[in-house]
Amino acid sequence: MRKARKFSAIFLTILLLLSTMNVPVFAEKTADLEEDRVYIVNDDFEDKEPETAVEELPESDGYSVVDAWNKDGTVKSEPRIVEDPLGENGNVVFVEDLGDTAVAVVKDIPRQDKPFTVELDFMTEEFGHATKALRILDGSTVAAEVELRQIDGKDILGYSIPGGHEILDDDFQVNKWYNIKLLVDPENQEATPVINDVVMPTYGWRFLNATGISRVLTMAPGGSAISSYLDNLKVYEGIDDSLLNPDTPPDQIEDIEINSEDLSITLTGQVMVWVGVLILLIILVLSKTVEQAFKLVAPVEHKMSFRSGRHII
Ligand SMILES: [Ca+2]
Ligand SMILES: [Ca+2]
Repeated sequence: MRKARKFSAIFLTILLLLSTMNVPVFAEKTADLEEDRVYIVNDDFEDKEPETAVEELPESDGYSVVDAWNKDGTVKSEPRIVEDPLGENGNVVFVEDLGDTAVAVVKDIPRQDKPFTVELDFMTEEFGHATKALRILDGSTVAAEVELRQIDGKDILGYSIPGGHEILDDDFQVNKWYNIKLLVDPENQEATPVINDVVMPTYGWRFLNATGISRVLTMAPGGSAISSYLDNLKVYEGIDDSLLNPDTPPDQIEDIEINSEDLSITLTGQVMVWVGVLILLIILVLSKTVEQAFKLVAPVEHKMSFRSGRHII
């Protein structure tokens, strides 16, 4: 009996040590990957007051609005900070579109001519054919864009190519936030769209006289008045090779999602081990205490208590 207890104590100690060792390794790796990112832009708009117009944001923020007035010059759209109508993203940018022009919220960035990643969260309450969810430009020249299109009666999220669109999602949903990334390679004039973490093929740029990227925008459709929302605009150096080549080792930058999943699995596992260990320890301590109590109070019944202790275990 005593030997068995000693053995289980050693076994549990080893189990405990193993379960605690896994977690710091994963956590450290994830933190390192986040820290390694060199952000050029990282805007979640949480420090902005709702109802602040984009045009009123400090010049240092690098935002501007184009084509806010309708063609008659009678109605002005006012893109502004609002609370997320879906209640998921806190403060977001409302690309208000009240007219027949293609109003856009533009972000100027230091010109990028090395590989980089741009991403944002995009949402619309009404499908707008020709809404540019994410367009990247070299000055005024379009390099690449992810755009809403109605094709054959379907609501498409597409990537513009000369003469048409590559389909990224042929069932685009309104009232749903989409994470849209472009892994951009200016040297080869290519971009790889990643939609809600699904990696698409790599495509050439729309216009090849763009040789670097200095602007990013979200733009409403021209003729109709259809607003949309954006949030979490990020631009950071480098593209995730592990997304493009899934066979590369798991310690590449954008394995973050996978790692955090692993982390939660490990954490759940660890909690379960801890609870199990705790229950076993309580049983062991209780059985020993009961046994000793019987020894002191009723030596005659010692045998019985011993048996019951054994029964519990
Ligand atoms: Ca936000
Ligand atoms: Ca419009």
